[in-house]
Amino acid sequence: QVIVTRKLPDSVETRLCELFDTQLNHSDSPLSRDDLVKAMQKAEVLIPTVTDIIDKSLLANTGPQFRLIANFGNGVDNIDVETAVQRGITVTNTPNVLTEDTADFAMALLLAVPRRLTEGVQAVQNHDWPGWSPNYMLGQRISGKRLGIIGLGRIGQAVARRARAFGLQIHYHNRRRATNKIEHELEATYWDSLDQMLSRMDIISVHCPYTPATYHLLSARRLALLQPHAYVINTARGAVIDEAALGRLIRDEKIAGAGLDVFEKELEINAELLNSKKVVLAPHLGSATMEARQDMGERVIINVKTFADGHQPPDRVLPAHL
Ligand code: 8YV
Repeated sequence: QVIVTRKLPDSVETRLCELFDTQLNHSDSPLSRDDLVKAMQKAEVLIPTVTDIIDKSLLANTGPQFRLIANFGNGVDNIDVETAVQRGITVTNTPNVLTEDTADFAMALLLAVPRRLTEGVQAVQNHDWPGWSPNYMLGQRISGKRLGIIGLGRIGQAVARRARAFGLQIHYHNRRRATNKIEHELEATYWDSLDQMLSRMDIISVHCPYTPATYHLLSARRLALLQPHAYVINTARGAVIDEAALGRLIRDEKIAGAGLDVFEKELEINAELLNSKKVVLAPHLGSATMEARQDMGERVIINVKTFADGHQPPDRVLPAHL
């Protein structure tokens, strides 16, 4: 028995119902915690999304039949993977299929912020545009600038490929250095020291997973290393950045601006960021294309089906240290 926590694309739901005894969520709001507890007590498989927090206490209360969490999403920070695996529960995600779309969205922010796109749109819409003038709403040139990518995984590399086409120079920091082949293909410069990279970049784009080790990776201290003309783009997870510090530094003109698709507490956006003209805010749209959502659903189906057939699902996720 499979329980789906959110409304998924129709064709995905139809296929899930054909293959399994599936309980869908027809409303588009998340299941309550009580409903999640009930689901994990009676089902064998749960298909959650980023809005379902599957923590220790939920995992301590699962029924003996509960075997698989097939996350509809790439990031698994909503799930305590370590506890799940210790309890013999398999966890899967949906990698690859949202890489290109998320990278496109990071580029959209990366272009919109230095060129003041949303500020310009608002001026036109609010009839605040005084008309063309040589000095009106000047932004910063993008080509030739240094882009520092934090996390050169699949999405980070896809951003690097796009950014190169816009004439940006690629720099990166990663737990492990990329292979020579990748560095060569992207003409990417590796920085072992994140602090040193931050102090030298014009734009920073965050693409690492959110884990206890990356909580506030961009802390107040590290953000203060950025140059006053630098921008921060985040399409990964909000809590990788100390949002309050980012808001303060932008207000105090110590950082030029930011493009944020993700937030520390989604729906409770830091007021300083919310009210700043130098910040472009988006409602977690990185993978929000019809195609990606369809493909994510298909990955989920492949993972559940493979597991149900008694095999290792292709997108199994292990705790970070394994
Ligand atoms: C998804 C995401 O929208 O896959 C991820 O990690 O952040 C998003 O692209 C969301 O997680 C779906 O659950």
